[in-house]
Amino acid sequence: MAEPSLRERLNALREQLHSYSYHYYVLNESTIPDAEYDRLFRELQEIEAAHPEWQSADSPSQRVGAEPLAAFSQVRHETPMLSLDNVFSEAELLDFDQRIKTRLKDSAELSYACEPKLDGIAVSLLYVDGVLVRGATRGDGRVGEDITQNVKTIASIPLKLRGTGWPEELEVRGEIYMPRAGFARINDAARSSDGKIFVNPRNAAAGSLRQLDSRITATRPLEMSCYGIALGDGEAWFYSHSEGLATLRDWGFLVSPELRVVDSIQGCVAYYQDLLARRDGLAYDIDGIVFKVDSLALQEHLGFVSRAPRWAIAHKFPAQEEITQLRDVEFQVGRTVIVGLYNASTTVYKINRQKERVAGRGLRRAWRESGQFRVVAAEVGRGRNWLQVNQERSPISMSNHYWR
Ligand code: 5U1
Repeated sequence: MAEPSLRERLNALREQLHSYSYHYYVLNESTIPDAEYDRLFRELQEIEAAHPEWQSADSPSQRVGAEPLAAFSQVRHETPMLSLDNVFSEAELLDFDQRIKTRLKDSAELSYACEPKLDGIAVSLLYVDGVLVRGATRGDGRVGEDITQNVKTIASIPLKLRGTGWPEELEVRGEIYMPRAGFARINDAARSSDGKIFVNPRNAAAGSLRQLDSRITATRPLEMSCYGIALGDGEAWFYSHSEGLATLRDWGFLVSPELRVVDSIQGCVAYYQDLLARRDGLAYDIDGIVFKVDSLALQEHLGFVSRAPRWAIAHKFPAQEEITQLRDVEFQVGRTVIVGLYNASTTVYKINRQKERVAGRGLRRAWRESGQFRVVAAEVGRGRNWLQVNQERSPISMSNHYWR
């Protein structure tokens, strides 16, 4: 048999690497040792470096990121990215079901698709002829930001669709999130290198996607779970939402393994209870459940009100972020200065969703008073999240006592 040409070898490598990462990141199956994957990846990069004219937008080498952008450009969503109405109790959920039955003038039980509501960032992906050409944030629902280079670095997002039967133009929507284990890993690394500490996984996912340098995004453990199709061609080619999601799975997308279809609102109530009980054991943060009328014909009939569909609802979980009493704070400011805490009993501070104390690493503002330092605020992470250590807001001079 003749030796494959270099071009053929390149194509074979791309196919192999796409397939390995699909099995690993979407199906959670390891089909090849990491070292072998790395070897094949390097071989691919070497061929592409020697033949830049063979580079392609859907090559696995695109996962490593690209040159930094000066700014994100804007993207108009042809089909607006909607938001969801919320309910907070079972009674409100039953009212939602009743409203739909009244509107449909039919009291027959409805089938609902049930999915976890991931606490992440809503994103749209556009595929043309099966190749990922654009990723965009939701923005205000009509105009978002172009984050194509960043989404290409996320291994569970196909650069090229698998299988067959996809339309010429396909827009897929879902949530980009950071699994809890990845969040703990990057925060641990940041603690030991004095880097940026994120308050929660959502914050970390948002910060990672907002990078103008996609090579940084590439180092962040992000995933995307897909929950919808915006029908680019204007034609519905499925009869139900769940059928659409099953097809997205065939085309290589990650769809929640928790997706279920139930045949009545009572099934939704049971699903909510089940996932609420398992919430802490999941690999990612969720803040509720989304219920959607499964039939696309009924969805169409029900339509929208304002910016939310009448056929879907988010049943939110009780909040996990709480305000609590500060019991103790440890500060280390240089070698010789000890910071005394003033009036600790009146203080409050924020804990994160994992009920960990989000300890302030950097003391931001303090001043000396009667031989003591009075602590006004210490940083939790950086930026907006301030740990208030004292309720007094008296003006202070920061010039002499300001540490980073
Ligand atoms: N799981 C899930 N999350 N989520 C968020 N499904 C889902 N659907 C959404 C949103 C905003 O919107 C569609 C109902 C339009």
